[in-house]
Order: sequence, then C-alpha cells, then structure tokens
Amino acid sequence: GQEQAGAALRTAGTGQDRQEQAGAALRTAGTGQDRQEQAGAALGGVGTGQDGQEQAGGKPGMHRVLSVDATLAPRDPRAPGQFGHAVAVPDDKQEEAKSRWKEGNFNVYLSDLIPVDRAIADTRPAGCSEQRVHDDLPTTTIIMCFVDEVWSTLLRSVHSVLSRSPPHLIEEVILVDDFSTKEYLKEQLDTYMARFPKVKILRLRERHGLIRARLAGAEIAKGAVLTFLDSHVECNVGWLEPLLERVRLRRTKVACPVIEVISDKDMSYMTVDNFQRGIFTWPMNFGWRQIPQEVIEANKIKETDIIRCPVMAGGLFSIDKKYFFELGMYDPGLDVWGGENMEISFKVWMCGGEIEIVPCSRVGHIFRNDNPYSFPKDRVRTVERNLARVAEVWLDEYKELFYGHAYHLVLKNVDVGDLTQQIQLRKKLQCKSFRWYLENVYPDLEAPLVKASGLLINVALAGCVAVEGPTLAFEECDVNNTNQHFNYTWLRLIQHGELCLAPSGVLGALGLRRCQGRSRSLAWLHRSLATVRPGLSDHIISEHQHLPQLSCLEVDPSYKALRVKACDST
Ligand code: LR7
Ligand code: MN
Repeated sequence: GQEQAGAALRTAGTGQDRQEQAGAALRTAGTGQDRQEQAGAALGGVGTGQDGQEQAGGKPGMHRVLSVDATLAPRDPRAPGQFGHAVAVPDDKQEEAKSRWKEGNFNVYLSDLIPVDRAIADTRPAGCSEQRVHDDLPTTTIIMCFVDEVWSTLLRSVHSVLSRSPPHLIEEVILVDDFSTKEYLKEQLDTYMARFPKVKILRLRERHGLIRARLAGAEIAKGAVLTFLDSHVECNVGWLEPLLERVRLRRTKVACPVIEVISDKDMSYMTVDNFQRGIFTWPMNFGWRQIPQEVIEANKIKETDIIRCPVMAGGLFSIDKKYFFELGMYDPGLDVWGGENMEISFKVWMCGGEIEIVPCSRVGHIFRNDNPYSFPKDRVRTVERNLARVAEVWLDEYKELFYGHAYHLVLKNVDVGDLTQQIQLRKKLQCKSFRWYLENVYPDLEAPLVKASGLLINVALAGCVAVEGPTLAFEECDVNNTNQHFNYTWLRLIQHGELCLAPSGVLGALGLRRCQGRSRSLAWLHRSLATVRPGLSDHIISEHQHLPQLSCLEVDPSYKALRVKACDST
C-alpha cells in the first residue's frame, strides 16, 4: 500500500507511470463550452484550461491575487522547522521521538518542537503572484475533520488557513471532531480556539468516519463554497483565491490545490513535480501521473495552467456548496475512509462537472504509511466494500475490470448494501456513461472489456475447441472459423456470444451454458505453465466448487472428446 511517504511515493509513481504512458493516445476532445476556455491546450480530459486569469489583464472587477501571509516575519526566525526546513532529532531525544511516532504515524516529537505558525517557502510557480482574480469571489467554509489528530499538527493546519487566507473570504472554519478519544482535543482545544471567532468545533457523538463527518460539517456550513482539508496540512501563500476563482468561473468546477509534501520524518515542507494529474489504475488505486513531456511541449502547457484530472486525491478541494448538495454529496453508504474520492470524481465528471488541479494553489500534507487511528470494522474490508459500491453505481459494464483486478472480491462475494438511492440519483442527474468518461476524460486508461480473446488450442493434439450448435467439438484449428473464437472475461468466463464453457457435472463432461456474470461454476482460471517449465502448455482450471478436486479442461486423446479431469501438470 502506501509504503513510501509523500515524495518517494510520487517520484516512484512517476517513473513507473511515465513508462506506462509511452505512446498513450491523448485524445483531443472538447465540448463547445470548453473550447473557448482551453485555448491552445485542447487535450480533452487530460488537458489543461488556461481560462480566466491570464487574459484578465487590467480588467475592472479584478485584482492581483492577495499573497496574504501573516507568518512572513516570524516571531522566532531561528526556531526549528522555520521556513519549512528539515529538523533533526537530537541524539538524546531519539528514544522519545521513536516512542511518540505511533501517536500520529509521523514524527510527532518534531511537530511539537516547531512553531504552530511557522513560515514556509512560497513554492508557487513563477507568474502565480501576478495572476488576477475577481473581486467578488464567493466566501468559503473550511471543513476539517479529525479523529485523534496530533495537537501541534491540528493547530498548525488551522493557523495556516487563518494566516494565509484573505479574511473576508473565510466564512468560518469548522473542525469536525469525529469522536476523538484524546483528552487534549476536548476543553483544551475549545479554549485554544476560543480566540479565533471564525473557528467552530462540531463534536460528533459517535464515530462517523471521515466521509459522513464531512457531510455533517457540510450540513451546517454557511459559506457559498465548501473547502475540505485534512487535519495535518499547511496551506501555502495565496492558496485560496485561485481555488475560489475556478468555482466562481463555473459552479460545476471542483478545484484542488497541488498537494505538496510535509515529510513525516523531518517535517520539512517539500514541493512536488509539476504537471501531475490525479489518475487511477485498476482496481481503482489512486495515483499521480505526469503529463508526458511531448504533450507539454506540443501544447505549450505552462506550469501555471490548470490541469484537468480524471480523479482527485480526496482530501483537499473546493466545491460550490449548492452543487455539492445537488450531486447528493458523498454516497452516505460509504464507510469511514477510502473510495469517496473515486465516487465524487466519477460523479462530478459523468454528471456535467470537472475536476481540476490549480497549480497556483499549494497545500502541504503529511503523508503517512498507515492510518494512526483504528477502524470500527476491518480496514481492508471497509475500503473494499466502499470501492465495490462505487463500482456498482458508476462503472457500468467496466465494473468487470474492477472485479477482474480484485478477483478476491468475487470470491468473497462482498455485500455492498443497498444501492437504490445512488442508482436513482444517477438517473435523476442524467449522468453520462462510464464509457463516455473513459473516452472523454481518461482516454489513456487501458480498459479492455475482455481480458483476452482468440482460440482455445490443445497444443499436444493440435486442435481447437469449437462451438457446434448447442454443444462443443474438438476440431482442426482454423483462425477464420468464428465458431472457434472465445472471449476470456475479467470474471473468468470463457464466452462465445451468450454461451459460456461449463463443466456439466456428469462424468466430467463439458458443455455450454448461458453466461452469468459472477457465477463461479462457470469460471475458469487460466494458468500459464510455460513459466514453470518450458514446453508445458497452459492449463485451464475450472473453479466449479462442486467438482471433487482441482479440475482442468482437457481432450481425451483417443476419442477427441472434451472433458474436465483432475489437473496434472505433466
Ligand atoms: O474515521 C475517520 N475520521 C476522520 O475524521 C478517519 C479519518 N478522519 C480524518 C483524519 O483525521 C484526517 O484529517 O479525515 C482526514 C483524512 O484521513 P487521513 O489523513 O488518514 O487520510 P489520507 O491522507 O491517508 O488519505 C486520503 O484518502 C482518504 C480516502 O478516504 C481521504 O480522502 C483523505 O482526505 C485523503 N488525503 C488526501 O487527499 C491528501 C493527499 C493524500 C493522497 C494521495
Ligand atoms: Mn491525510
């Protein structure tokens, strides 16, 4: 999973992804609406939109982005960690630092050592501070959920919002306490925050999980825009106005800052590579992928250009409040943590909105190897169930790719709960298909509907399986004979039209049955044996649970009849 912390995670991801990307077809697209906005960089889903800011020049009703930063002249310029610099744990404090790590799964000792209002370097690309935004930007409610967050980190998050945002744009900061157990998060937090009239604390009386905790915050929010943040962040100079500018430009734009890295080890604030899109790979793993250099050059994409993203990371974004409610917020059936970023991203794109990364808005986040809090139910199961819910509601026929890449979910038969409301919502909003999303928003994702297709060859007997009317035959191979063509699906069916290869149960006979999506009695595992020992041909193993033992598809050498028999790797 999330083995590497931030920087490493991104760099690693990038290297790998770049390779993946080579030659990826980046399709031009563009609804009429977008064309104007996208100027030269018409890249469809992967592209950028250079609208607004640049051309604004000296337009009335606009002003240069406010680089508000109350930390610019810090009280204690020599304090550890000041200006986002790395801090080292003194030799005699190593034990203490080590023992406190698990309080937050990062270097809590160092976090407590550095000022809660430290300055950090302005990491915005050149040009950002000259950009113009509208005078009449909407106000926002900041929603920050936390469960047992580390004291100094939570405070630093709040301070960074208050000291680096234009005050008139912050309607309020709602801290949603998701039933924390730590004593310091009670009166002590109330007392500390009492000096900031805009900070409100919403205490949940039971653990909601981050998804429903955000909804609880949204329900009481007064601002026109909701801005969600994690509780271990540092907002950088000028982070807010560019986000609100996008939402003002069109209320269906969902704006994300560039997420920079606060080191979990030394608390340094590190910038990240530019031109990263939020993407996912099967089975719905979030990642970042760099726009290929050729595409950047061909389209003259600048560091300050908006980046349209197939999916968002999840934690940090601004969205028009009314629009968020129109979209049905998050599916409230999602539990605790995970998958909600996929849900909101698919929903936004498929139902008429856009997800964007705004390079002039930058927020640091402490990336951790593991959640420091416990899950009410099993963590893995929770996330898997959430993702399966998202797949069932949004992925249409492509959900097979999700299950195919996480086949254990088919075996487990995970219970996703009631989906009626979500399916109705999708109808009501008249959302587009997942195919549309793939073609227009994320054309570089590989999403073949079948895993493989072709002939089923028995190498030893030099023949092929063929469909002959309602039954099967073993014949001389002929690539032009469509009766010999089969698809191997992500759900492991061997399919010919509507019919599927099936052990018929009687004396190991083989037949055809009407296909049924997740039927395990029709599923076959393709195991390549050439890798085990050269010369061995592949095995096709039946997953039918009622067969007496591990059974393979084979051809009786004397009768040339197809049958299912105990597997034998020789
Ligand atoms: O039960 C919970 N209740 C909570 O209030 C669990 C968590 N939380 C709080 C928690 O204290 C934190 O402030 O919710 C926030 C997010 O939890 P994290 O920090 O443990 O999540 P993360 O940073 O590991 O994971 C990312 O994916 C999550 C999936 O559900 C959320 O969308 C997070 O907001 C998201 N974080 C980011 O997008 C930052 C960049 C990380 C990446 C990639
Ligand atoms: Mn986080």
